[in-house]
Amino acid sequence: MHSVHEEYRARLWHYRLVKAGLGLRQERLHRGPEEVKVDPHADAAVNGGSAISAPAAATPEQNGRPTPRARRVAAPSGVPTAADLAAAHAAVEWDQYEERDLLGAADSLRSDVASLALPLQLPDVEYARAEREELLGQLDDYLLPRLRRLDAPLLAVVGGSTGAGKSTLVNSIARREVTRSGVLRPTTRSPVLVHHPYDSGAFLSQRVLPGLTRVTSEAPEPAQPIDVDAPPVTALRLVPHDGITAGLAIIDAPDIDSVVEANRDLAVQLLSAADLWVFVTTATRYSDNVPWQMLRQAVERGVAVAVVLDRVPLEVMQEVRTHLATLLRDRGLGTSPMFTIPETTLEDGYLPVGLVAPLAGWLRRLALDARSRDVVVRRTLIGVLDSLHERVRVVAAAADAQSAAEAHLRADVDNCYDAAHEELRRTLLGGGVVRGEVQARWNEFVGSGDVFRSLEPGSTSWRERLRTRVRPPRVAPAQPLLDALQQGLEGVVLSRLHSTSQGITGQWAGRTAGPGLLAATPELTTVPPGFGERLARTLREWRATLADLVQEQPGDGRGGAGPLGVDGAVAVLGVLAVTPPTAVSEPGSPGFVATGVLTALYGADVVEPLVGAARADLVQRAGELLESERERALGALDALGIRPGRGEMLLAKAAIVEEAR
Ligand SMILES: Nc1nc2c(ncn2[C@@H]2O[C@H](COP(=O)(O)OP(=O)(O)O)[C@@H](O)[C@H]2O)c(=O)[nH]1
Ligand SMILES: [Mg+2]
Repeated sequence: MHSVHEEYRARLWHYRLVKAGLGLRQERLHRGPEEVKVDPHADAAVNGGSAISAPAAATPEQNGRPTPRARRVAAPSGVPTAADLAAAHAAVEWDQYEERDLLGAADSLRSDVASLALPLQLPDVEYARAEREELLGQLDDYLLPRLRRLDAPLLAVVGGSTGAGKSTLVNSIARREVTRSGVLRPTTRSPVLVHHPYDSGAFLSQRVLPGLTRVTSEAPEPAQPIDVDAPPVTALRLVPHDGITAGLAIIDAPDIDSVVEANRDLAVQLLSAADLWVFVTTATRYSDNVPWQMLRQAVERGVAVAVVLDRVPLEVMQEVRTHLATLLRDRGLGTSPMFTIPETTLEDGYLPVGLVAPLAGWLRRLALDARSRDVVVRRTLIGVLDSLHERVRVVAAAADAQSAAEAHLRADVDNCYDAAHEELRRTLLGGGVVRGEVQARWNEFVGSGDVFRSLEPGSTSWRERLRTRVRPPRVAPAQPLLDALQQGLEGVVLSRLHSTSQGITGQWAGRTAGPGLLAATPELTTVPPGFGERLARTLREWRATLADLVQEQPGDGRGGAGPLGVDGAVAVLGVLAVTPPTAVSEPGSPGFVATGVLTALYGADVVEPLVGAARADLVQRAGELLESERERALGALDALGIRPGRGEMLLAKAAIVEEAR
């Protein structure tokens, strides 16, 4: 079997080879892995033989892994893919981290995970987003704070069902009412963290549980009535108390089955910050579902767990103990120490000293004995690191799926716009514009006035006649024709843009992530406000270019426009520019007449380049408009923040965290 660990190491090699191939640092290729040793016997001493829990998957030996640290994994063969190269490229930025440093690696992994975009609605994306949140939670709530201060006090979180006796237990360990117990639910509002005064500094800072503000008051909060809609708790009450051994802090967490959702969430958050979970349950509640769900999470995360079976009537003690031990073993918690506290009457609200002594003593030894404490911390640390694997893999796969899906969406946009350019050129220059309104205005333009009559067969050279006339010929105003031409061209460009948008919509509708993206960003595939204005301006600019062209022609002192005037000459040139060369030979057709007029004005040699320049300018300007729309659509995809190679990058960083471990 190819273990996850080996897979990661192989990936790390691959990543490094790619990196080396790009001329990046090579030295690490030959560096020997570091050894982090956990003394497997240390925990046995902690509780007279009862070991602290470690899930099966968290212990390398149990997985049949052949001492992975001592082995070199051969680099997989194959040429680096584009994703490899992207990851290696991103690795330049990563290079600034000191990779040997686990904290640096974890920190960098964290910022990558936090900045990862998973916006496309792909199958399983919800799951990946949830995994990403869990991953961030693991990093923020436990891994990073613990790595920042490996020597910080051990944090034991007391959790369990409502009324199990958690608060009473915490008070009994402290031998002081540090937290309020009672039947009025929920009585534990701001969670209480009891610690030795020496350790205040470790908890006053926001190192652990950065989302909770610190409240320091020694008196317990007054009991509060149930409010199911209570706002989330935002404070952590710190209670310094010298009845607690230095090096150990205990949190009395809200009930994991609280009727108040915010309290349940807080309980989960507190548990995720713990080095040690102290699970309190009772003879009547121990088979409840909720605690076992929590315990399953503990197993998944590899956190150290101790179980307290509280309030057990003596007559069922043996039976319940045995049953609970079986349940624990079946669920991978067979090595968790179990403490039993028989049902008793409380003395002043406290459990009798003798009954809490085994648990209190065990916790005290953990705090005092650096080696035992280290075992707990490292167990949980390594368990959390191990469970990062799967989450990073899920998130990385989702990142790759996002960038693959985005590449398809992007290609759809590109393909549609590529085709649109060709189509636009065809419809602009294909003669379709010189119909309807434009044709009617053209007829008016050439029909009135005497300029065009001279072009009829049998008449003397028009050019000649124009030259010899004293008075300029009558010319109908060109503006109506220019307006019609402008409108016709606007219509062509707009309808091309519409059908391109429709084309993209159609393509995207067939993509998994397409409909979601279309629904979320309808503006992406509709003509944007202001486009009509830009289009009109563009065509006016084209006309201005035509005006420059005709005026540059050698003429008779009135510019090159001749007797038609600039507007008239521009109108004739414009009409000819949008008439296909195949349609100029039919006598009387606009193309035929326009060719004749321009030939008469400028000479046969000039007409073709002049018309060519007018066409090229029109196609270019309209093309730029289309291009700006392509950019808009691609820009919207860019804005999703999906970058290629992120998955590979995450895996590579996770591999480095894994190795630094
Ligand atoms: N007789 C008896 N009552 C207990 C014991 N432990 C807790 N209680 C009572 O049970 C109720 C709930 O206990 P509490 O510690 O608030 O439970 P929590 O909800 O888990 O924090 C309180 O009224 C306690 O006084 C015990 O061992 N014996
Ligand atoms: Mg309580």
